[in-house]
Amino acid sequence: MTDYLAGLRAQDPAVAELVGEELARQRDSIELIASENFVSLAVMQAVGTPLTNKYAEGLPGKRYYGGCWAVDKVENLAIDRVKQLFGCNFANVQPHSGAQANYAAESAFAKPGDAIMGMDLSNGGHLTHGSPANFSGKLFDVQSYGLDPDTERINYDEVAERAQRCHPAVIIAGASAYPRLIDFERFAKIAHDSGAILMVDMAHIAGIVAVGLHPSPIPFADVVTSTTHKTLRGTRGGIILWNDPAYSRRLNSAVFPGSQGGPLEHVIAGKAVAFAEALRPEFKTYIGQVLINAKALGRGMESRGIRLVTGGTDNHLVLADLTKVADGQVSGKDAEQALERVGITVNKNTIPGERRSPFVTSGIRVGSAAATTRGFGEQDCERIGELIGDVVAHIDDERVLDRAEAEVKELLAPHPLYPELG
Ligand code: DSN
Repeated sequence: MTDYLAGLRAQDPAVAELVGEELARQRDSIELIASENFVSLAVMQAVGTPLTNKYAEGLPGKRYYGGCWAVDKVENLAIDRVKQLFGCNFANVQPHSGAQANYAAESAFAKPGDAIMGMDLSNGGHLTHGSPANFSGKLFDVQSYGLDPDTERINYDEVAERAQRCHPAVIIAGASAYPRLIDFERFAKIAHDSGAILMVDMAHIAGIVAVGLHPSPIPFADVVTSTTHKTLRGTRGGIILWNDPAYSRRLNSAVFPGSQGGPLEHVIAGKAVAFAEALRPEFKTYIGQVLINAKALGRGMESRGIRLVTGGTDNHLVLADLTKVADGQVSGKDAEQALERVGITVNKNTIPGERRSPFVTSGIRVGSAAATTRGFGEQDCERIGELIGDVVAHIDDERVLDRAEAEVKELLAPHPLYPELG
């Protein structure tokens, strides 16, 4: 069997040891963090290549460095593949992350002091959609929208009314913890009726959009950003997609030189490999199973009395409201810790109408993308949902936790992770 880390182990045993610890952690737990996934060995190999040595500021064919002919081909391949995957006219594959992509897209269309409108962080939006702790909240006049308190879904009429009142330069659609479909066509009408640009951050749902199991924002949005490592199952990174050639110059220059220097061509190679994987028919089958598994996780939790925000899910994640568990005594933080103790990894998450701080929270966010990659099916996921319910209701009962831990090991056993890595 390949010893993937042999060279590293020989030269730097300290780092190799830590990589081994993280690999063991990933192997020995059920990964349910909704924004994570497991890349293929090919993606991992592409990222660990000599492309890491190359400076290539600029764009393919227009670089500020010599010797870029090979990385030009790599970057063009990634661009061509991602355009094919999402059916758009233009792509920039250089953003180092989703946050970088969002900075570039927002700063391309809004000046400091302009109003922007995104979903509020505590309702499921993202830091970069206007949080005061982030560049977006510091640079722009933030006019966030929330969720309807009754349905816990986006209230499009309210977003439209707010947009007419605030005249934002950019409206951002997309979320980090929203379990329902988003109507991008409606968002585009709201944005364009109020003179705003529509930016869609589809990071969480990119894999689902890629296979047509979530409506695509591409025909409606002025600009679409995404990460490449969530449901899309690529290496960590960001992308920006658009259709109108009139936006090319400002979007490309907002990435470089606006906010980044040299692109990470080794990471772009990893993105190219992942885009090709997502173009294969098997990827659609995988995403179909992700959706089935998310519903099954939700069913399992509901069967133990946990309320799901919005009552369920249309995508890869469920948001569990713990306020009725153990008389409201269990916070998201408590649940995250108890679940980690038994080998289930989730993250605490605010829920609509949250009363606790973001470091404590009253909910957990549970996603199916990584577990599905690992090979878990619908029945497994329903059982995992039940186990989550049992653990969060008995976080101080060591017997319950021990039983859950043993069952997690049994559930993991038939699904080895990266067996090729020895
Ligand atoms: N996108 C965030 C998440 O959903 O975990 C991280 O920035």
